Amino acid sequence: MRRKKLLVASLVVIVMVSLAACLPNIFKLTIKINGQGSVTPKSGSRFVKNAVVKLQPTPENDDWCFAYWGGSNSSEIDEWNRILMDGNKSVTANFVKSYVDFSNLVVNTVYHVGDVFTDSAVGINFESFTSLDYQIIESGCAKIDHYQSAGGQGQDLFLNNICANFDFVHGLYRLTFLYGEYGGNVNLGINNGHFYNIENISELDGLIVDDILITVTEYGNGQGRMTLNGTVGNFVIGGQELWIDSVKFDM
Ligand SMILES: [Ca+2]
Ligand SMILES: [Ca+2]
Repeated sequence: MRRKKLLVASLVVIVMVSLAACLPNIFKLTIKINGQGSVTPKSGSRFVKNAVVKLQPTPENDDWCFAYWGGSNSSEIDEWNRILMDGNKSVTANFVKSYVDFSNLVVNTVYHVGDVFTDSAVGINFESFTSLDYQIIESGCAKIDHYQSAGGQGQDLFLNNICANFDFVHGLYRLTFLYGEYGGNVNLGINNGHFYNIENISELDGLIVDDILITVTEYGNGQGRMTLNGTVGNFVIGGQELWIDSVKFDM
């Protein structure tokens, strides 16, 4: 009798172990959000072992864009935003403001060569300016202005014999900004290596550099819009009496 009980108990254990082996493992996907936007599937969703899950980040509105993945499992996300659920996974979707409008800065703040500020997760470094006869000018300055000389709203950035270097760490595929050009020459640099030193911004209209198409639309009275369509990692603009504003980008 005792032996029979033991046999039944052993069988029960064997059946339970076998069942556990047959049941698929279920793993949880945790998603944190920085900035304004959402991701599908939603955080806390569970998936069977080895499911390949496509993550879809969606910015809250046109003022935000998805920049990059973070979190402990972010390195496992492939270029199509897919992740393999071979364990519990945790990722962070980072959304950033999709424009720099200089509105968070103090009017009349002056920057010199070597100064840096950050806006919308974009680092803006000030660098030397090159004159039309290729003299390097280190003594220029930039200022946060409020006369809308670039044709935008609120504050803009005045570049006076200085260049502003916009560093887009995570890359972007479209960049557009407003400008007001009231004298002197202009420096333009793209993706660390392509440099243009020209009399007027409009000369760049139609230029293709590094597979980036530049278009310039003039609005009259020195004002206009420049758009770069293509993969832009870094962008330098400088002038002598140049104002820029509403720097909008799509990542
Ligand atoms: Ca502005
Ligand atoms: Ca000019």
